[in-house]
Amino acid sequence: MEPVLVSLQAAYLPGVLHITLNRPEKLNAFNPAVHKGLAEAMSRAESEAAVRCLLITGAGRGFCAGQDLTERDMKASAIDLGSGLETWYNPLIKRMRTLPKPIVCAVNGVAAGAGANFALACDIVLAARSASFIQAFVKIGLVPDCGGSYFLPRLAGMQRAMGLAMTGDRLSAEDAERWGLIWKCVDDAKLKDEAEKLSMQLASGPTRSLGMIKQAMYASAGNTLAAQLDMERDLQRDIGKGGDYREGVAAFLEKRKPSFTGQ
Ligand code: LHQ
Repeated sequence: MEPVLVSLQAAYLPGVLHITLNRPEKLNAFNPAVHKGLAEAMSRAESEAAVRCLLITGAGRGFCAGQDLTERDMKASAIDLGSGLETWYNPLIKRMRTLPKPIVCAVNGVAAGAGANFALACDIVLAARSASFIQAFVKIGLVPDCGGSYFLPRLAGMQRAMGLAMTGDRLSAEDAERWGLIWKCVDDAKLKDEAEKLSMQLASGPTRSLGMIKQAMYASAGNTLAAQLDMERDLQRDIGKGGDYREGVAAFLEKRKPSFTGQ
C-alpha cells in the first residue's frame, strides 16, 4: 500500500493535487516512507504549473498521529531526535509555507503531535466535527515541533498555546475553530465535499495572487507595519502587471465570472 496517495485529476478536481496520508492502521503516523511521499508531492506542487492548489487529508478514522513511535529503537545509545526534524519535518514545513500556492487541509480525525502541527502549517484548515487536535509531545516527554511553538501562540494566543502544550489535552474541532486555530469545523459527512469545493475554488483562482497573499500574511508575523506596507506596495506593483488582474477587472465591468489563468 502506498503510504501517501497523490493524484491530479483534471476531470475530477481540476488543478488540485490531492494528497492522502495512507497508513490508516497507524492513524497515518509519519515514517520515512510518508516523508518521502510528501517530499515528492511537494516537488510536483513546486514544479507543475497545472497544480494550483493542494488538498491534504488522511485515510481512515485518523488524520495523523505524529511520528511513528514504533519505528524507533529506544535502546539505541545515542537517540538524536533533532536529526529527524532536520532531515524531514523542518524542510517539509518550510516548503509548505513558502509554496506560492494555497494548501487546504481536511482534518478527518485525530491530529496528534507532529500531525497536529503539520495540519496547522497548511493555509486553510477544515476539520470534521469529530476530529481533534492534541499537542501530544509532553505526554512522551518531548516539546512541540513541526512549527507548533511558532503557530500556536500566533493563532491561539500565549495562554491557550501554553495550556495545550503543557497539558497535552485534546482540543475538539469546535474549540479549535472557536480559538482561531482552524478556518472551519464542519459536519463529518460534509468534510469531503466542503474541502473539495474550497480546493476547486482556489485552484480556479488567481494563483499568483493567492501565492502573494500567503507571502504577505506569513511575513506579517515578523514585520513592522512600515515593512509590511512596503511589501504590500511591491507585491501590488508586481501582481498588477499580470493577466489575472486585467481579467478580474474586465469580468467585473462586463458583469461576468472571471476566468483566471493563474498568471
Ligand atoms: C500509532 C501512533 C503513533 C505508531 C497511534 N505511532 N502507532 C517525535 C519524535 C522524533 C522526531 C520528530 O518529532 C516527533 C514528533 C511527534 O509527533 S511526537 C508525538 C507522537 N505521537 C503521539 O505521541 C501520539 C500517540 N498516539 C496517541 O496518543 C493515540 O493513538 C491517539 C490519541 C492519537 C488516538 O487514540 P485512539 O483513537 O484511542 O487510537 P489508538 O491509540 O488505539 O491507535 C490506533 C492504532 O494506531 C494503534 O495500533 P493498534 O495496533 O494497537 O491498533 C496505535 O498503536 C497506533 N498508533 N499513534 N504515533
